[in-house]
Amino acid sequence: MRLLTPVLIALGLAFSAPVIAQPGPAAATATVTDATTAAPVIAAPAQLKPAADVGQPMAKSYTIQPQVTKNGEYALWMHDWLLMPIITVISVFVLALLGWVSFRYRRAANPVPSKTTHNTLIEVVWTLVPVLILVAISIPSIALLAKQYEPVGKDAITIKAIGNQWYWSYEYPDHGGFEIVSNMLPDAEAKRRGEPRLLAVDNRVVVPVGVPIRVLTTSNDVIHSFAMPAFWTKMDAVPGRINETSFTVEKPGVYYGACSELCGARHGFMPIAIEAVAPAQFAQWIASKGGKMPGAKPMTAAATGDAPLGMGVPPKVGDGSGKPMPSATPLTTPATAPATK
Ligand SMILES: [Cu+2]
Repeated sequence: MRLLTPVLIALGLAFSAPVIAQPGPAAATATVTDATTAAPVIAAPAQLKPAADVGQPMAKSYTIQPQVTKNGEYALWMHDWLLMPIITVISVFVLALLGWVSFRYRRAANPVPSKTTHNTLIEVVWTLVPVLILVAISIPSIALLAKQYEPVGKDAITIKAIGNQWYWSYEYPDHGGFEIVSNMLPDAEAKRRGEPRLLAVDNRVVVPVGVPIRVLTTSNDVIHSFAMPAFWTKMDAVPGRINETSFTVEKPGVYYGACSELCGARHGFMPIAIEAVAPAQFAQWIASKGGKMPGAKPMTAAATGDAPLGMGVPPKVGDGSGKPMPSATPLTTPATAPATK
C-alpha cells in the first residue's frame, strides 16, 4: 500500500492535467449553451457599431482617449489644463536656463568663474516655488482620487468581472445571476464585423447609459486587471478577493479595454468590450439572456408576449417557431475558444 499511494497520486495527476490545461473553451461553451437553451427566446437588441473616434485607440492620436464618464472628464481636464501646461512651462524653463548657463558662462566668455556658494533669495525661491506647484496639483488630484473611490448609490447595478487565463467572464447578480463568457474574436471575424482587431469580443458586456455600474473584480487563476480607458477605470482582479470600482457611462456606444496586468502567455489577447445602451434596450438584452430586471417577475415564454419589461418597450419575441430572430444571432453565438496560432 505504501508503494501504491504515490503511483495512484501520479495517475490521478496525469488524468486531471489535460482538464486543468483547457479551462477556457470548456467553460465558455458550457455557460453560453446553458444561458441560451434555458432562456426563453427573446431577441437581443441589435449590436451597436463601434465609433472610430471614441472607445478605442485612434490612429495618430497622442493623448488620452475621449472620456465618457464624469470622473474621466474631470481627469482629462486635469491632464490637459493643469498637468500638461505646468510640465511644459517647467521643461521649457529648465531647458532655457541650461542653454543660457552653457552659453553665457562657457570658458571663453567667462574665464574667471564666480566662487559664490550661497544665495538666500534664490534658495528660498527654488524651495518654495516647487512646494507651491505640488500643493496646486495635489488639490484636484486628491479630489479625483476621492471621486474614484466614492461608493456608488443604492440604485447602482452590480456586474462581477472575473478574469480567467485568458478571457473574461461576467455575472449579473442583480438580474438573475446569469453569466456571459467573453472571448476575443479572431482577426478575420473582427474585420468582418467592422471592429478593431485584438479588442473585439464575441459576447460584450451590456450596461445601461446613465445608471451607476458597480464592478466587482476577481479572478479564477492569476492576477488580471479590468481596465477601460474611456471610463477612467482600472481595477485589479485578484484570486480569492473581490475588489470594487464603479462608473456611470454618459454616452451610448461601444467601448474597448483590455486586461492590464501581465497574466501569462495570452495576456494581450483578453480584451474587454462594453456596450452602453438605453435602459429599455438593456432590459431587452437582459431578457434575451434569460435574466430578469430587479423587481420584475422572471421572464417566461408565456409572459413575454405583451408584458412590458418594467423599463419601457416590450421586447421583440421570436416567431413562435422557437428559433431566435435573425437580429439575435450576434449576441447568442456560442463563445469561441481563443484563437490559437
Ligand atoms: Cu489577464
